[in-house]
Amino acid sequence: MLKPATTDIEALKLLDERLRWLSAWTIHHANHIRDSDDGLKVGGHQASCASMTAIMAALYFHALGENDRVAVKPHGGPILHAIHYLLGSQSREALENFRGFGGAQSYPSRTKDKIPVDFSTGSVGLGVAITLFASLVQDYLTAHGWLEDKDRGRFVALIGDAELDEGNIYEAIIEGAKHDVRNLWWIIDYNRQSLDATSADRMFERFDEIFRSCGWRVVELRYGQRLQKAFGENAWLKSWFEQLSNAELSALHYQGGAAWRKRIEGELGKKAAAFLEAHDDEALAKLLTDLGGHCMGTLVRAFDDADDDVPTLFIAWTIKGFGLPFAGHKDNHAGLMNPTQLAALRDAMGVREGHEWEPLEGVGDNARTGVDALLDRTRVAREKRARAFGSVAITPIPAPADDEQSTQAAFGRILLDLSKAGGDLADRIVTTSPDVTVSTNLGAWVNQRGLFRRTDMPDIFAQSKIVSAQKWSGGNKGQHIELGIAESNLFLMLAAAGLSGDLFGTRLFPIGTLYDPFIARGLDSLNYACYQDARFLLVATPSGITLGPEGGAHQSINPPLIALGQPGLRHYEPAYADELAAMIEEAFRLIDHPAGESTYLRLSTRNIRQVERADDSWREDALAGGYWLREPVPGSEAAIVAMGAVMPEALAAWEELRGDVPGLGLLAVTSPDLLHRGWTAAQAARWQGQRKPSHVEQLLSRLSPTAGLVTLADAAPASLSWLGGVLGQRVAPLGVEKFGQTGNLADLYAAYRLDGAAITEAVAEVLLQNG
Ligand SMILES: Cc1ncc(C[n+]2csc(CCOP(=O)(O)OP(=O)(O)O)c2C)c(N)n1
Ligand SMILES: [Mg+2]
Repeated sequence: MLKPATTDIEALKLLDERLRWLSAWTIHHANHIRDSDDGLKVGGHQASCASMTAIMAALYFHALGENDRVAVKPHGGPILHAIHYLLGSQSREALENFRGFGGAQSYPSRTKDKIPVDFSTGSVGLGVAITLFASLVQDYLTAHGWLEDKDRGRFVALIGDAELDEGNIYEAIIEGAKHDVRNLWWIIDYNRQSLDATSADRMFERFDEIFRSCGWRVVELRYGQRLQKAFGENAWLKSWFEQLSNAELSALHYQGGAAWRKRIEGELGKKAAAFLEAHDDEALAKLLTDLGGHCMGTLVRAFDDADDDVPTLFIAWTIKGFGLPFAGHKDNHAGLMNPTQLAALRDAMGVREGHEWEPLEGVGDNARTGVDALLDRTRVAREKRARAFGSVAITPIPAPADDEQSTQAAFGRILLDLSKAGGDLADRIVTTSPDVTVSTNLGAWVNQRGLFRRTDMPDIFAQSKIVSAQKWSGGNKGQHIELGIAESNLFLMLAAAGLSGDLFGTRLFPIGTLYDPFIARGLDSLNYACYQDARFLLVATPSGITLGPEGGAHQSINPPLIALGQPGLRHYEPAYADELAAMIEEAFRLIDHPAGESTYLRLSTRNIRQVERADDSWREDALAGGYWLREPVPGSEAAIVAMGAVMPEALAAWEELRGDVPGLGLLAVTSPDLLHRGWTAAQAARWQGQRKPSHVEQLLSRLSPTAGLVTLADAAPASLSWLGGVLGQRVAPLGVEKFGQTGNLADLYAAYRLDGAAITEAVAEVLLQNG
């Protein structure tokens, strides 16, 4: 790689200053200048930005190639906007509306910001780790022949040092080591301050050890060139400096030159006299704050030197709030300059009052050509990449034909059949699972399609002729990415693979499997995937107390409620295999549709007798969230409403009660989530003059307005009890409200009131209330 000319370093320094000014000004404008109607604090993080403007200038205006993708630490968002403002791809209007409705977002957002944002960030740690999985996806696409070498890039995470406390980062690097991930740069803004305080000194020497042992190269950028030179000439100064704690250093950075002098004089006496003599207070402060992360020469050289694909951790020492009046103050995380301080900064940076938004204000005429040339040469995308949708034909998915089957087994069969039938869709499916591939019935698919490995991995057991149902060899055409047991990694893997159309222009159909209760373990990562509009199919199985003897700790209760509250994720809970097949087909369609979303299937290991269908009329309603499995007589006074694996109990109760309760209906709910969304959407539409009732209103209006509903789910009863609010019908909700335990189904259903007796009692209850 060409070494940049010296003038480039000067131009980069000027751009660093521009970023420091523009990010501080954008936040100041939003807080102190823009009108506020509601008196709410707007906020923003001037100190977090000032800490890494040099790093981002060196990265964006020098190091990044056109295919490189970056996750910017959430509180550095304003710098990213300033960069695009300088590049002409962000508008002044959006900056003036920072944190306002429709303006530049507080934290970089793929979907809401107008500038190209490669990865959204906000929940610290997740933006870091997703870059690792995106790099794995890049390797996957290359291995499968979908990405040319010229389109490959590097994945960069800009990380706040306190983010390193998030455990998901370590889960990710362990997984990355197993998969030999490459092309990663993780750059730590090592300002040694978090939100609350300065960071613990004891972790100082640990992070590099942790990363090295996972196969990373660690590059520490501790001192800038000037400070390094001074330390070279004065070894005593270096050893004194290095024994200061984080808190002491930060305090001195905040207090400035006079405090440094007093401290050095007091502790080093005569030894330091000549050195102190040669520096006035300002020069002293300037020298001792010349840390690696603020020194353009140091940054540029470090980035130039890392020109291979070895995953690299840069620890760039910085000062939080560098160059601002609260630099180094432990309370500066959300600190905002007041107007007087801002005016002083403006003057110091050569910005004329009234010209604050001028992109290159303060850059002298002589320097301008160099700065303009650097901006022109900057290779990062100015525009968002058009999202690639509609590229794959979704073929019909037939349902397995067995008379009795579980939805989990049917899922395995459907994937096996898809694999055998072959075709574009099957080739684009990539499956992944955190060590529950076999127990979620993905084994047969993996036998067919193989594990993904960049280098061939023989199946030693098969070679040794040891009998096993799992024939797992790995190679670069494999389609299953096996993960260790870390559910957060599963969701980040799904997020990265679910963005492959956006990041690489090639649509994948990612399917992840895990046990339903363990969704909670990776919940924030799941939310993070949905927030970015990644598209995937999540298959959670087994679920509920229907697991029986398998026991309490594996029995999920609240995931349907989680799904009810999770945007971007559609919950389906099938009872029968044909419903499941229709849902999988729909999920694939939603993955490849501009207005689609991800799908969560909640499946069960319970074998149940399949129902006879006269025709396909159930299908459309099932995909919309529910259908009448047994039609009520119009105006009926009661219905059983059931979801998923408990359908046999609901059907049996319906059979038993229909003589006594004429017109009794049985509503099969396939998605409380969709029914609820449809209901609220129709309400909102009514206020805009549209009168079409929602699907759930249409279903329930077949009953009398005073009808009673007995709802039944192997889940928290609140998943369905809200149905009573739709038309004001009475509800007796049955479901699971206490932690599960082991037992056979009959005992468990009796204990948790999911059996026929409970349904009968509940129907009696609602009818009695009517009387
Ligand atoms: C998961 C999560 N927990 C808590 C927060 C609130 N939070 C935002 S920034 C921050 C500390 C950040 O410190 P650091 O990563 O060192 O960034 P700096 O601002 O110092 O660059 C915290 C706790 C968050 N955004 N995400
Ligand atoms: Mg920090």
